[in-house]
Amino acid sequence: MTRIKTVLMASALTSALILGASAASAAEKWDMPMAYNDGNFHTKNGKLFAEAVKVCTGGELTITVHGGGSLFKGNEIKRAVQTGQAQIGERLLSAHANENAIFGFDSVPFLATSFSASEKLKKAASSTLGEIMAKQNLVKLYSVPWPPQGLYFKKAINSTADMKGIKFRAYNAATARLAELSGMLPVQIEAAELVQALATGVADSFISSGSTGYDKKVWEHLSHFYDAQAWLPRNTVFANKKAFDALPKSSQNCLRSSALLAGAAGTARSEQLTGWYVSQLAAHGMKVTPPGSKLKEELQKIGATMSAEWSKAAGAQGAAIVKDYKAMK
Ligand code: PCA
Repeated sequence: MTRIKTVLMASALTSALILGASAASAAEKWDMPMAYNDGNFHTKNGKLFAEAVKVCTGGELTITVHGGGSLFKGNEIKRAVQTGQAQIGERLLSAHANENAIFGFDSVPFLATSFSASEKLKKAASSTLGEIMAKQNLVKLYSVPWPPQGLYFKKAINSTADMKGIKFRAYNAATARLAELSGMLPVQIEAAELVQALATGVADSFISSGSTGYDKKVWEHLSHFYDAQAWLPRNTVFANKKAFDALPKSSQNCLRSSALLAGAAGTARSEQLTGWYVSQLAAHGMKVTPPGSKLKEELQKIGATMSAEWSKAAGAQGAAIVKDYKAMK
């Protein structure tokens, strides 16, 4: 081989390596912390979303899902995405209603108690919520409702009188308020720590879906589930706005279209699984019933109080959401 040929080949090889390297570094890698366990339907759906983004972008954007609070705990995820420590994440936004009451739109008792009502309420809140999030450096991508919320106890409960003094695990301000108004003692605990709290007596009751009851095998600690169907709180997936804006348009479009898909698929899955989760609680020995008439009446009253409190806190924006939602019925 002549010297000139060797040099040419070497330089061709070098530029191929450089090109290869720059093509590889153009591919974005994002981390997606999620709070709920890997087997949970939200987390599974998040992984399908990540897969869809990878396919759609031809590998230009790959998202690694970190389930079960393994990268950031539930209550750290929103902040982590806002500050860019993670580029994308999923959070129960209602747990941040202390920042802005609008984040709690999905946890107003008895405002929207079915999947179709929840979908309408989501649509009514969508643009306001998106604007509030954009001001916090977040891009809202999709949200998926949990199945309807019911009450878990260690004994039969016929009225709020029976709840007095019970330690109650809350997951947001609304659930803590519900506990207070029914005479219980709320303690804020992430789902990842729920089993430990029940096992150690830090909490003896909570409100949640059949999904979380099933995931946490609560029948090992509690015995009664009152299927109150009080509301359907949402997990919301959002990206860091700066990271999103820095992506090529094609990747942004992929994120948006995959988010549409994931929102619809996750919602359908949640609805599909609702009955099955509740049946699993019964199959594992729990007593599953709707709340009795006295309890139901008292819960409705508490709901009315909380609804008035939320309206006051959420002001004109909240009122507009409720008005738009009711007009959709
Ligand atoms: N599960 C979540 C929130 C609502 C639900 O059904 C939890 O208990 O943390």
